[in-house]
Amino acid sequence: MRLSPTQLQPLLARLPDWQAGTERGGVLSRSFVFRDFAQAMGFMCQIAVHAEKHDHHPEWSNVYNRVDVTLTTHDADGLSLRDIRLARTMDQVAAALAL
Ligand code: H2B
Repeated sequence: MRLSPTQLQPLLARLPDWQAGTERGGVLSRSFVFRDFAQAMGFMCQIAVHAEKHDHHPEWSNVYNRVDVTLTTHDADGLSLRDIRLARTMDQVAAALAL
């Protein structure tokens, strides 16, 4: 279910490293910069397993040590709680890799 601006506000406040955009009804974006390519791949592999388990997948690209991520929920035409949860998981996994 798509989150309203009122619902989003407190949730986004807890995701300070993410940028909200208005395209496609609402997106969340963040760039992660890792030590090197191996660490970026470690991050992507961990998130890929999580994403598959939850049937909610990031749009992302990688260049060497950088991973650019965009989250949105196509079914909801915007941002849903699933995007918020995935953003939090990404923050936690990146932090655990001592980003
Ligand atoms: N991931 C994301 N980010 N948004 C979706 O709406 C979505 C998804 N839908 N992963 C899922 C898969 C859907 O296409 C399948 C059929 O369950």
